[in-house]
Amino acid sequence: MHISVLTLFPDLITEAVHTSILGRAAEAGLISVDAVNIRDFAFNKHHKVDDYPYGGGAGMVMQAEPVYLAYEAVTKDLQRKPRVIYTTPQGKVFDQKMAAEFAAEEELVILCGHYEGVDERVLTEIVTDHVSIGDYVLTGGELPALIMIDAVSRLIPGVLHNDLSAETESFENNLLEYPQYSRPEVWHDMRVPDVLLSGHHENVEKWRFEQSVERTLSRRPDLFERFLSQK
Ligand code: 6GU
Repeated sequence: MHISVLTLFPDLITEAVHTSILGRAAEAGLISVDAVNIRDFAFNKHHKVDDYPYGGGAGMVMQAEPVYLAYEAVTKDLQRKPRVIYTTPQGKVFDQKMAAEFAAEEELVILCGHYEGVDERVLTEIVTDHVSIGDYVLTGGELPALIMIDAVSRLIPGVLHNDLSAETESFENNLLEYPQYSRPEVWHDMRVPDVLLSGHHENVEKWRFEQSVERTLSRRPDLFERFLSQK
């Protein structure tokens, strides 16, 4: 998969995608991410890309033209129009289902919002998906873009070494993951649950399912409602 990120802070994107599992996936050629600096498409000599909002009010607005030129630069050689994700608290809230949908694309463009917003006309012209990462306000769309890239990348075959279906099942079932334990058997007076040492595979599975249910009920009652109504 190839992802173009249109941003005012390309270093933030580049640094993160060359680190850890994403970095390995990039080296293996499973994903490639280009961070494109919108400022490079400013049409004045000061490379200014924002201006005052019509109608007044606080803050600055990102102008339409530099964003459009950056978009054109990354899409001009493509056979068809890719999905263009605009990161905004006014978007639909990102979830595992959306991550899976994006992971099925070959090409994605992510436009990172900044200032008080982006001129609505360029959004109308190019954006296919308005996406938020949750109900709080951030200073810019770079961290949301990285969160989406991370969640999408780990769904691409080969990025994770283990079987990824098991990994994602939790959210697809609307249940949280069960607790995990590793050596030693006793740590700070806490024992690993006996069932996990029993070697009885069926009992282990049963225990894990019960733990998932309990945990979801207490921590995420909203998710638990969905778990109950899905069957
Ligand atoms: Cl996608 N952008 C910004 N600026 N703030 C957010 C967000 C996105 N999602 C939640 N808060």
